[in-house]
Amino acid sequence: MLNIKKLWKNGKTNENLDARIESVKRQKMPKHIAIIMDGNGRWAKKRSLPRVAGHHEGMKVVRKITRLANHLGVGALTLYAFSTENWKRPKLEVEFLMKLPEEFLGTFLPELIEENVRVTMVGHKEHLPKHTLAAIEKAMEATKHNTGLVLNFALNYGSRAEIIEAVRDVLIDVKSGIMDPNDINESSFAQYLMTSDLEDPDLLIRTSGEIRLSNFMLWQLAYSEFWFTDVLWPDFDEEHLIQAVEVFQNRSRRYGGINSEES
Ligand code: V07
Repeated sequence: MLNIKKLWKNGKTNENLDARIESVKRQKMPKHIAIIMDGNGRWAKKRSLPRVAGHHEGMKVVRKITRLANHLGVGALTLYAFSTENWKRPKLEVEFLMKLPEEFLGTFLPELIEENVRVTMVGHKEHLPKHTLAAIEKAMEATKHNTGLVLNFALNYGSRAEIIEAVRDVLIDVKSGIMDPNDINESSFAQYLMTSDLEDPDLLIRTSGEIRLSNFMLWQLAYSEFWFTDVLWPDFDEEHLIQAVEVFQNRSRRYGGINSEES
């Protein structure tokens, strides 16, 4: 009885994960998934561990989710790893966070190269420690010709600052005559954003029960589907990503013929 109820509830209970993966692969895949990886500190607190233990566990999940996204044929995966607000955290926590890119790439870069993943970054490089930036730039260089998943880290990123800088750059180009004010439109303006090389995300995932954008990709998420979960980022696994993609595909299907607000 319980099983039938469960089956009825989501229709997928008896399918194993591999079957669900194959099923979502046959349908419309989001080209770009963005994730706000929240809840690492709370995960640690629940276990009486220091916050950094949660960040470290969260890094392992990045590996897992990157592998699956690449396998699914997702074009780009943007992960919000460090916001401009995160500098306000205790110095030791910030120092620990700034070592994670090196640790991650130290073990995972060979696999990323092997798997044809391209590493990119959005955010302000200037304020990052030299050792952090060096590791990321090495990975970007080593993977720049790869044609598979674009693994895009948002690091020291804030969306309002990004938009203001874009406005400033537009004004500089108008003043110098490179840009005609009449040519400013959504697509030309988007070229001034840090995400100019990426399509807008089709799907935004935020973990840990927070239902807000927190200054993340405000322009780029204008038409995206949002999927929120109470699961804390270190507990996020393949099944959760598949669930988010299934929800995305169901919503896309429900629009039917009238496929987007833009058409
Ligand atoms: C960070 C782990 C994931 C949960 C969120 C906060 C902590 C991977 C990276 C990373 C960044 C750039 C790069 C390769 C890996 C990372 C920070 C924090 C600052 F090229 N995880 N992770 N960077 N966390």
